[in-house]
Amino acid sequence: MYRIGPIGRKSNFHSREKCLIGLVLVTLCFLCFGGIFLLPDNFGGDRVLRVYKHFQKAGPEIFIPAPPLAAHAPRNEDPHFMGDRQRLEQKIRAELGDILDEPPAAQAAAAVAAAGEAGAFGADAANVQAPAPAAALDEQLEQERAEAEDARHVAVPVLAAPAQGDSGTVSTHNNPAQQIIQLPMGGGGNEEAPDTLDATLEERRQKIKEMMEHAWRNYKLYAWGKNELRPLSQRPHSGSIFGSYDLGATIVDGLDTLYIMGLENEYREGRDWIERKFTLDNISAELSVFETNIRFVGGMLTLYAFTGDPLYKEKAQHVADKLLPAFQTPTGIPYALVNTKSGVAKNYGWASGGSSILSEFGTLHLEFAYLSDITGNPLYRERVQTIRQVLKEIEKPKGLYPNFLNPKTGKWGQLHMSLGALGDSYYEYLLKAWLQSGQTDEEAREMYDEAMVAIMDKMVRTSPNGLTYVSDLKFDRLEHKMDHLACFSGGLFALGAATRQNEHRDKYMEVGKGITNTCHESYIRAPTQLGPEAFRFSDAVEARALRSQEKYYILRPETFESYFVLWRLTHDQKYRDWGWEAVLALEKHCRTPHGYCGLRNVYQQEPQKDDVQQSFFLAETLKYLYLLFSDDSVLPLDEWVFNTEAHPLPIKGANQYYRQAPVTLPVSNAS
Ligand code: DMJ
Repeated sequence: MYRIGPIGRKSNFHSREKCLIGLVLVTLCFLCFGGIFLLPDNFGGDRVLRVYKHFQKAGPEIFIPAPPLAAHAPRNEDPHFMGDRQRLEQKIRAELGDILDEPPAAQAAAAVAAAGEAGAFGADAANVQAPAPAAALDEQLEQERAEAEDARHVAVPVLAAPAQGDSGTVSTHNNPAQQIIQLPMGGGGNEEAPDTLDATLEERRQKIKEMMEHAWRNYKLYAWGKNELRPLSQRPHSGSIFGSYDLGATIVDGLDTLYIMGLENEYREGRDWIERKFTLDNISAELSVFETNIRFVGGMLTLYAFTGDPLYKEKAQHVADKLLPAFQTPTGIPYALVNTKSGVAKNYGWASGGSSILSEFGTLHLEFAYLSDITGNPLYRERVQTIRQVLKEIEKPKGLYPNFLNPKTGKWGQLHMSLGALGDSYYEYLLKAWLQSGQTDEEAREMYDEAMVAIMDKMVRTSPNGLTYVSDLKFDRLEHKMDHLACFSGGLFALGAATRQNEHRDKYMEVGKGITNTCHESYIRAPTQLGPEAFRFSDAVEARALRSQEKYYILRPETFESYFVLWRLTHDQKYRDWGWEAVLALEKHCRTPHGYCGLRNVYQQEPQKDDVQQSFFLAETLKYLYLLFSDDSVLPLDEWVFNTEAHPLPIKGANQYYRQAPVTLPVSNAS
């Protein structure tokens, strides 16, 4: 007997055959099920984690074309997808315990709730409020937020075991031989100092701390372990300087700021990530030697100085070792880029016929010298001393250092000089190497003095209306333009003046104040009250950008760095006032519900945002602003010297956190 099938054809199968087909289908289903849910187990937990991460990464792109918030905010998630995700997550958690690096859902939800509060302080409320949660969820989030707040007030040891004493001394298992001193979390300032007790200052510090929490929380929610955050699209961002690998740049760069602000829970999250995840092994990334040094080596070194935690020393050395192949050139002047796996190094194609860049190879000294001292391995210092010798001996046109030097021939490239892009931090490191050495590195100080005499003579100018600025110099022609980057030099001139009694002292202090004032003018001449990337001086304009590609602001710190240094050296209230103006402008124009963005044009009333929260915003911008409102006893300038990414390094002989290794190995054994 035949039955009519669904499409009207007679079935040709007998019941035995049907049974067989049924069995085959069941077996096929079982195999598919096993393939999806069981096979990854056979490859170990790491495989499961990778599969999970691929799904996490691809999920929003493949399944949810709507804005990526859906991928992160539980309330917007498809309930079916959420159920699958939860099951998979439970499975992975059961398998791998707590090694998942994504912040737990509860934390994420609490963070979203807390983000809602953030706008209360001067920011555009419409811009900063998170969407109103449903009442029940609200209650739950509020409870979680309160618990998180309580937890913040519980003293959590910075290292695994030790308890912290008042002096910042940590005793390890009561064994004096193992005592590690730590800078107290919060920066270790004098708690009785008038600045510490001043209510307005405290309110301002708290505000800047809240900005840091906002930046960190959103990075954690949307880009954890990646390099930077895109606040508008709530996705990770990675500039080419990070070699397109997930190196947690914001974590490493921002961690010492969290420490200084006393954000202990956040600090611990970052430290844990570094311990479990940070490595340059087995990846083939083409890294910028300069950026990797100032952000990663510099960041780790500061954390080591603060805590004495050997993790950071190991990681600093690990990163520096990956950079060493770049130094294998006929002159010892390193290339700009190095591949972490192959060690192949090269320069940028655009840099004056294969040249290395002054501000890059000249901004390694502080980190490499300190790394030698704490590891006892002289190799790193040797490398930067070689660079120093080349620069000392080479003929300098008009006493100045051009921005380009060929690492093969040892000859200058184009004769362009600048205290802004391509030159800037080389000069900074001459002065600071002398300071870092406890003022014993006379060679650095002499080179700094000579360079500054030439810069004063050939590049520092005053506008018709009395604004002091540093021009660029191209061959013999002055370009009356100053980069935002060069605004750090206000602080540099002042720091040089304050630390050395010589005939230029008063003049340099005036120039430092003048440059800082000019940078402030570049800010307040823009409707946003934030300064452009570069500004010009002519008969028609002063301290204003003219070209469209000069009008952006990418959360840069240099002007605030100078406010901070000038405040510490003069105690002139105006620097704090200017810093506060900047905080309000950042809140008004750069803050978004999910982090901070740069602006495309500071001269527009409502400028478009650039969708990047730079790691240096956490490392430098917020740190300098916070310190501007802190007492002088928090990281005093006679004990700490800031690297060019604002990572404070201890001054030898003046700072108990210098942590010099007891023995220095001879070069032959060390290399
Ligand atoms: C930072 O990475 C460093 O300050 C560097 O020296 C110059 N540029 C950025 C911030 O603007």
